[in-house]
Amino acid sequence: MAEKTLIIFKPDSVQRRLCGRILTRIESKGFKIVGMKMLQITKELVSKHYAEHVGKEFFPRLEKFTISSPVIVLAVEGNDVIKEMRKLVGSTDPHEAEPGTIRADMSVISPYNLIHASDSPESAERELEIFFKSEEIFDYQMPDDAWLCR
Ligand code: FUP
Repeated sequence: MAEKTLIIFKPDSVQRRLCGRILTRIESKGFKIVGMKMLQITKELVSKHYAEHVGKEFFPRLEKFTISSPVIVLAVEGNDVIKEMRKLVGSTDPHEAEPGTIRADMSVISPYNLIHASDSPESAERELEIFFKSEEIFDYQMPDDAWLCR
């Protein structure tokens, strides 16, 4: 079933010039970019997006990292895209991530793990609302839709 997820190319993706390669991984899989923009995340936004981690021992380092450079946020659509993007992204700690995943293949140490992907339909809905206005998400057809989405 078609659904949408929030993806963030984190500061290390931008700084290491890996955004294009990561985007290619997502597009090659067959998912559709339905929203995309660059922005500077603020401390307030970090606390909103990572609300579940506020107060944890690693939060100050996570906050410092997340605001250290502009990021690129994407709304990505596709069949079971939430679960499928989590598989493509790999485990939180790049050291634990399976080879073939984005985090395993292109990053080495947490929290510098390149990419965020929503972990559930509830998170996707909440996170997409944080980063996108409804008019910034596009509903459009592509010629290969029939091959890629039920
Ligand atoms: P993920 O869903 O894989 O992006 O991971 P989490 O939401 O659990 O964590 C968000 C970010 O916090 C991670 F990308 C890295 C950082 N983090 C740590 O630095 N230490 C931890 O123990 C857990 C997460």
